[in-house]
Amino acid sequence: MSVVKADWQEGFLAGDTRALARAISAAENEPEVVHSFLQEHSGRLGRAHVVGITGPPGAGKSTLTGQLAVTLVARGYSVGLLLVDPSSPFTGGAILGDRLRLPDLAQGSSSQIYVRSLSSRGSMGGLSRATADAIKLLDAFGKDIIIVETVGTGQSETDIISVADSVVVLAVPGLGDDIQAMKAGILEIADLFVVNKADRDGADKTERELLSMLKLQASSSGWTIPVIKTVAIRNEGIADLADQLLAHYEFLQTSGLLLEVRTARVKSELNELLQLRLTQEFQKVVGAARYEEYTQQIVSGNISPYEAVNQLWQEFVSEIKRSASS
Ligand SMILES: Nc1nc2c(ncn2[C@@H]2O[C@H](COP(=O)(O)OP(=O)(O)OP(=O)(O)O)[C@@H](O)[C@H]2O)c(=O)[nH]1
Ligand SMILES: [Mg+2]
Repeated sequence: MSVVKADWQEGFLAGDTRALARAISAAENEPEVVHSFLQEHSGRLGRAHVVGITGPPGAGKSTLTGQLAVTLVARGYSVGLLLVDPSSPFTGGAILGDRLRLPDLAQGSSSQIYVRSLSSRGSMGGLSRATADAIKLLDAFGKDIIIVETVGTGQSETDIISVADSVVVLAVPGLGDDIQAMKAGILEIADLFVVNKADRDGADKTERELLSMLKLQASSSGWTIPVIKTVAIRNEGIADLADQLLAHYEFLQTSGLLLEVRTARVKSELNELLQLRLTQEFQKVVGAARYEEYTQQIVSGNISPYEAVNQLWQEFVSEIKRSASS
C-alpha cells in the first residue's frame, strides 16, 4: 500500500521546524502517514538520548525541563521537549497550562529547542501512541536530546520507561510520608532523583530519605542513582543535573545496557503493534455482532470470558482456514 507523500516531508528532511510541527500533528491525526515516513527513513532513528521527567503535579517539572533544555543547548546539544498533559477526566481535553508557562523559553532561547504539548488522550496507558511517534519524529529530525515531561499521577509515570533511556523522578520537600507512599513503581523507574524546590524547608530531609531508601535498594546495573537538589526557578543545580544525565547516557552506552533496553523496547512495541493488528483482524473476521453476542452471554452469566475467548478463537481460526482454501 503506498501512501501519498505529505507535503511536510521535504521540509522535514531539510530541517524546517514548521515541517516538524506539521509532522507531529500528523502523528496525532494520520499516524499511518507518519509510520510509512519513519519506515522509509529508519536510518535516521535511534540517535537521540530520550529523557523522561516525571513527578507529582506542580513539582516544577516544566520549569526544570525548560532550564535543563537551555543548559543543554548552551553545551551544544539540540533539544526537543514534549509535554504530555494529563487528560481531563471530564472533557477528554488536555490541560495546556504548560503552554502558558513556557513562552519565555520558546522566545528567549535559540531555535535549538523545539517545544510541543501533546495530549495523552486515546492511550491505553498514560502515554499515547502519538507521543511515541513524536519522539521518533524528533529523533529523525536530528534532535540530540528529547525530554518528555509526564505528570506522575497515573499510568504515564511508569509508561515513560518504555520510551525513555534515562528517567528523572522529581520530589519536593514537605512530601513527608509521601516519600514512603511514592509507589514502589515510581522508585524503580528512576535513574536520577531530583529534589526540586530546595529553597523550601525540608529539602535536606527529603534528600536524606531518598538516599537511605536507595541504600536499601541494591543496584545491580552498576549505576549509582544520584539525588540532586535543584531550585528550578533560580536555575540552581541544573548544571549538575545535566552532568549526571549525560553521565547516565554514557554509562548506558559503555555498559551495553542501552542496546539491551532498546531491544526490550522494540520487543514490547512489536507486541503492542501485533496485538493491535490481531484485534483489528479479529473484529474484521469474526464481526462486531458476534463480539456483542458473546459480551451479552458473559454478562448474563451463561459463559465465562475464558470460554468465550475459546469459542471466538475457534470461529476465527475456522474462518481463516475457510478463506484460505477458497
Ligand atoms: N519555590 C520554588 N518554586 C518553584 C520551583 N520550581 C518551580 N516552582 C514553581 O512551582 C510551580 C509549578 O511549576 P511547574 O514547573 O509548572 O510544575 P509542573 O511539575 O510542571 O506542574 P504540572 O505540569 O502542572 O504538574 C510554579 O509556580 C513554579 O514557579 C523551585 O525550585 N522553587
Ligand atoms: Mg508541567
